Amino acid sequence: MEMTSEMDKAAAIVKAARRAVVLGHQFPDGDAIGSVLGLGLMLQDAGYHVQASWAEPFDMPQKYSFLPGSGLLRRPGEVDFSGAIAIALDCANEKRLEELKERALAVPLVNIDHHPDNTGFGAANLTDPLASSTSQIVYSTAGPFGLEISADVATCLYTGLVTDTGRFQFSNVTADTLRIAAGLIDCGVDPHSVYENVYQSDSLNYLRLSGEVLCSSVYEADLGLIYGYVSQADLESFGVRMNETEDLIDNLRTLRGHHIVALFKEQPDGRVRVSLRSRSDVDIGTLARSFGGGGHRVAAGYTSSRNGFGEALDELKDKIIASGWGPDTR
Ligand SMILES: [Mn+2]
Repeated sequence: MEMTSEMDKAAAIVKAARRAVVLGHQFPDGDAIGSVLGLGLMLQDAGYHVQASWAEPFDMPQKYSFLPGSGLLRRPGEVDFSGAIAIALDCANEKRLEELKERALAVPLVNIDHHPDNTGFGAANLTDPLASSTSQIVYSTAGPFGLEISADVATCLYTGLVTDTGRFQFSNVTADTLRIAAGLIDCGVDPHSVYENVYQSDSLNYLRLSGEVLCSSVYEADLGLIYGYVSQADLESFGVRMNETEDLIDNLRTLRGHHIVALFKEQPDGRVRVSLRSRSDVDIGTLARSFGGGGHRVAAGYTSSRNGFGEALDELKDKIIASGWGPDTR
């Protein structure tokens, strides 16, 4: 409905351009990387000059390094916006572009995203909170934008679908999601190869770190809260990079009877990044926004204003208690 005229606007911006900069959010996940590279390759196949980027630290997580399109990637400081349009992908707001924000907002910007709190910061906004992933929305732009989905493009978009849906098992999965996945497989995706690359590529060091996090995890039954902690010292002693820990929280989600999972990650500057997951009865997107963060109803995060794991934990538990939510009050 709303989306249709926005699609017309977005298509007009894209069709009038010959140069495009496709941008993901800082610390990109599989959906951000998949949608950036997928759309970037579609545009390149149609003859556009394409650059792809996201904010520093400009790392490609090892498990996504198999994706085609890495030749489009530029460090944020090296991106040239002159004569180009910008397309922001999987970014709920312009702040997620960090140091790329000013330059991106100075050119025609198309905003493609599925976060429920997207601020509509683009000249055209293809935002759909019911879409499983940004990659799913990108799939639907191919026709209106006049672009083709090659096997390489499909592999990128399929990876975004798989990772943002927990391998097609989260509550955001609909029949449409599976129909689009089937369409991507028809375009030439090898699902087993994506699985091997994304889910069978952990280092032994990472496995040992996840064992440590599981062993030291705590469950507070009265809050239905299970939590774990990763410090900079843990990363150093196990030889693991922070960008390898994106899925670490999933190990805690298998606990019977839990309602909220929190994983506290100490950042290099000492601040604590808090990743949250919940069962569908608890809206942790709202919880994360109350701390200045953001996300979806069942997957969200924020950076604590408190120093240290203990203080960040207390702050979170206070907020959960104040919200009146508890397994007993269901
Ligand atoms: Mn996403």
